[in-house]
Amino acid sequence: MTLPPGQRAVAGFPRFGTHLHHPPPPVPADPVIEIGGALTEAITLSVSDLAKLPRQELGADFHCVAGWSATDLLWEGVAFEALYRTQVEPRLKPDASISHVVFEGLDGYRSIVVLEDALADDVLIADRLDGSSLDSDHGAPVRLVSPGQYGFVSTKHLCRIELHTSQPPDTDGWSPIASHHRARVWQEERHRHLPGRVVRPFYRALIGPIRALSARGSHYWPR
Ligand SMILES: Nc1nc2c(c(=O)[nH]1)N[C@H]1C(S)=C(S)[C@@H](COP(=O)(O)O)O[C@H]1N2
Ligand SMILES: [Mo]
Repeated sequence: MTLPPGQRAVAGFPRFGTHLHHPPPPVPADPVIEIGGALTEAITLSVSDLAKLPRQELGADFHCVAGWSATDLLWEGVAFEALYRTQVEPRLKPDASISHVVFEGLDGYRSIVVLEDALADDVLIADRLDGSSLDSDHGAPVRLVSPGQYGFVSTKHLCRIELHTSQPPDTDGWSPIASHHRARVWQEERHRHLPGRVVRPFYRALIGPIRALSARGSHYWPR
């Protein structure tokens, strides 16, 4: 098994993220994905209608920028490209040339993705993982999955997609460890301003504490 540079396999698939100890957001009774931005009219797509678009399975490893990889996951859902071509493109403003897509979760988390990367053939809006409905630890009701990019791209609890004609401002642009705009795992694009391998030890030290905190916030943690 070959992993991208600087990654190590972990057993299982930990809950992980900037949510730390916060429990996953509750799943709304009738969840929807809002699509906004350079459109003639905003789109509201219910998650149940999304699930009726042509479905796809995707076997892939999942790579967190902190250096752990979960291997051999089986995702099911709808290709982002299919959603984009069938739902978004027909409603784009005539003169709009989309360059970036923002994916937002019910917990307020946002990832900014270059359109070309979002349209790659392994990018899915997933509602199932390893034969079961997605659980809340891993992003219920639906999440983005982009296995060729670091995990921070793959917004869990997806509720909003925004289409942009230029690079949207991000909160960490000033930071020396601002995340990379492309985030491609095989190129080790961890950061914008630093070579990927330089930050490996720093991240490795964070994996344990973040895993422990995230598990405490887990839906399954007894409380
Ligand atoms: N909504 C939301 N999505 C998120 C995060 C988050 O904190 N909130 N963390 C990201 C990070 S850094 C990683 S590595 C993956 C972790 O996914 P997992 O919890 O299913 O392992 O989710 C990503 N998507
Ligand atoms: Mo991550």
